[in-house]
Amino acid sequence: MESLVAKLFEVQAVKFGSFVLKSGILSPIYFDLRVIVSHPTLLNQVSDLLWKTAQNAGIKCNSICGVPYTALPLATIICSVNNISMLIRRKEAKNYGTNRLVEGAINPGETCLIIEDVVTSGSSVLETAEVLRQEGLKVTDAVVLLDREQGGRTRLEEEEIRLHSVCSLSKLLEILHSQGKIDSETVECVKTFIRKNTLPTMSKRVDGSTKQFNTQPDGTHAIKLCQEISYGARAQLPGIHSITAKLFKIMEKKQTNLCLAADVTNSKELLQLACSLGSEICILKTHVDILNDFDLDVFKDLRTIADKHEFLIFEDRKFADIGNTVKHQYEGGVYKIASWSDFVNAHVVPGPGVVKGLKEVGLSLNRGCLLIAEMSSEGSLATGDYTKAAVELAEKHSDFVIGFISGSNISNRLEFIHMTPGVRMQIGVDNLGQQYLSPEEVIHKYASDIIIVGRGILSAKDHVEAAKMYRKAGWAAYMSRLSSVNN
Ligand code: 5BU
Repeated sequence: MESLVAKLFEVQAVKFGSFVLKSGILSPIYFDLRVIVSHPTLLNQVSDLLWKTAQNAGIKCNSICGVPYTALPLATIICSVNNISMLIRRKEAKNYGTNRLVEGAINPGETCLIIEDVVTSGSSVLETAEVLRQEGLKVTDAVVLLDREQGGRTRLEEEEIRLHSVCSLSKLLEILHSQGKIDSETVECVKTFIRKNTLPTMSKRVDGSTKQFNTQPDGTHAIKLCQEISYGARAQLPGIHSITAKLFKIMEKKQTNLCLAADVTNSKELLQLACSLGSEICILKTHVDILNDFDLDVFKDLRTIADKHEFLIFEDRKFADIGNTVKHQYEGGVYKIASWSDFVNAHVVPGPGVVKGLKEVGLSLNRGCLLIAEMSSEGSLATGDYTKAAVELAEKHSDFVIGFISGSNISNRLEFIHMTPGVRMQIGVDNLGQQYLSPEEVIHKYASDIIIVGRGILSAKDHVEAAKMYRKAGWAAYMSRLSSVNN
């Protein structure tokens, strides 16, 4: 083991420094096992150790499949040396001929062992296992050179796959430290990083969908290392609220995650904005009570424009009273908010009653509600346990609550949407405590879903140009987040 670890370090299959991972976060350690194909002795040594680990675990298999691509040569050597049948998993089916996803002789009912280089979340092993299982093969074990100890073992166990590793990350650190190749500070830095970035455990819900629990021990935001999926894919999640599904579909179709905060005081201006910016946005956010000339007919017109340009209407009413009062505020009064807005938002300070009250009106109309888990204003008290309580409340009422107003991704349940206000290209603070982040920070760094932009667009000379610019920036940040996770 010592010589293997020393060799891996020497050929730079393991590096220390500052590296951007697939998830977009900075890591103090990086593995690139692809380089070992250029070192035949090492390649043979790794293959040999993988096979010995399988034998020591008493694994019996009829065939072996390496997770593409790094583990392919490893599986090839193991199969060739030990005279075992090999299967190759295609990453994509050929678009001609047989359309096979697995090459080689498949005998349904037989057991196939998976070989992999490094396991972090376990998602690559799971993907391969799924394909093999679809072909009727049994997959019970996976052997891996290195377990990064970031939750992959538990995740695989949940799918009934035992993980056997030649070496763990802690063991690797210990060896390199004892060999004097890294100092104690580096060891501690990597350990802290791993502790903070261990995947939340996943468990199957009764409906078969997957739920991630945010289990960060130190309260840092959970980083979705393997679960990042597109807005379009999220629209298909089982049990998703119809408003959220509609919104995700609109976002994917129009390629926009921009919500316009249409903070104008005149109805004509509101309708003009809706018409001219409708094609750039997925949501138009209103404050009905700032209009000087409110008229319900204006909102009928707004509804027509929204349907024509395909955006949703969000009344930023911030309900915050007892259930019985918010029910009336939502349904009645002069504004009749429930009749024209797709969704509203509520503070969680009153407790569950506020959601229950709104739900009595909104559920039958097929409306949704966001909970204000955090606020963008300086000195906001919506932090820590208050934010956590908002997430718990949302989970209990997911038939009506569609997500959160928050500065970042706070729940990790992919059916919840995260919307973030306080977005502007020129970041900073306004003279009344509004704090601004850039679209890139909100969407990529903090993994929120939607940017809410008001004055960034409304105070620009050309509203359309400004909206196009925010739309482009928000979408580019989403694309880069997606590709950094999926690559
Ligand atoms: P701005 O012009 O981009 O700063 O407008 C932000 C909008 O979002 C404005 O309508 C606020 O009422 C709204 N908002 C917010 O800024 N911060 C919050 O925490 C919440 C709403 Br909730």
